[in-house]
Amino acid sequence: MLIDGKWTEDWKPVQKADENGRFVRQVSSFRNWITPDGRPGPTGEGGFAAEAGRYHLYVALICPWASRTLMARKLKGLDRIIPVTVVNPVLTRQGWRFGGYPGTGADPLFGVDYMHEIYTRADTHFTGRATVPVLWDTKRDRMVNNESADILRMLDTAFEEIAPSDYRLYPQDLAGEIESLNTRLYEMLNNGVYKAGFASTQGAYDEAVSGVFAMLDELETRLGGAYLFGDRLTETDIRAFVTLIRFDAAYHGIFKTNRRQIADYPRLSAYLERVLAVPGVRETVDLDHIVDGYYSIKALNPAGLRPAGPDHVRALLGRVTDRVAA
Ligand SMILES: N[C@@H](CCC(=O)N[C@@H](CS)C(=O)NCC(=O)O)C(=O)O
Repeated sequence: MLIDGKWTEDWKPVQKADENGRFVRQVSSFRNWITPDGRPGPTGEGGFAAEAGRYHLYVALICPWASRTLMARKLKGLDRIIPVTVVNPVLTRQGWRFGGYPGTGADPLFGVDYMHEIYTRADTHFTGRATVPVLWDTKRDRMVNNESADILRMLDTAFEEIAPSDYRLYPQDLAGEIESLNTRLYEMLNNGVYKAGFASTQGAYDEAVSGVFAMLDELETRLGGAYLFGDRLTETDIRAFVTLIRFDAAYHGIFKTNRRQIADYPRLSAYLERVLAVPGVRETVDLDHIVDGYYSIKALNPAGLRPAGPDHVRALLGRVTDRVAA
């Protein structure tokens, strides 16, 4: 991580643990918002008005949080307005690196090698982990925001005049219900899988795994309609999808969340396929990035062996690719 703007130690997957061995995720620190006219958003400062081509998004395709923002960008039709750079899925001793893997590229803005160099450009004294996603303002040379939950929400409204969209990912009439399901989904499932994977005590692992499967069971029961809130796709579907699509391929194995797979849940499986087939979503999923990325975490897979499967996830992705192309 960076301490006072200097890369000081080799990258380690466990960010922080509490006294009971529970994994603790770092709180994001750049919290400004792009708004239609540059007025300040709910947090941070103003001065970040919506403009085509002004902002740049850095993501990792292995990363569920970054993939949330990629999905929103696609669904909201912002791919021509907000260019994106994908980092190498294999974390190095200096964290995320640019280039050197299919589907990734050099840093187009500064030509740097590592993501942490973008952070020190934003704040020469930055202390913390250099995480993705990052939304960068090329006009003011500033980091706008590095919290996917915020980015997801600003992409829903900020560019409405430049690029009108049929999707409303955070409709006001569902705001309360979305917030409350988001919170539980995050604790139990999105971050729950990481808490299981990086637990350093049996108790912390047991607690995390029971939360993961309680939430999967709940979602299976809840899913009567097409999406989590009926026939409208919302940001909560994006938040659920990014974890579900990684579950059988990565979390079930490397994070030991292996009581069941998504393939064992009929409604969740159908839901996963339905969301994957929504135009734009399939392009945000790259199984090689996901598998190579998670299985490169040396602390969990010291020999770096690459798993052969799971065949059913590859088949699912192939099926949906064919359907989207047809
Ligand atoms: N709160 C952040 C979390 C982002 C995050 O933890 N990203 C991970 C990848 S999945 C990361 O960049 N980790 C690098 C590191 O911890 O050094 C968000 O949701 O945007």
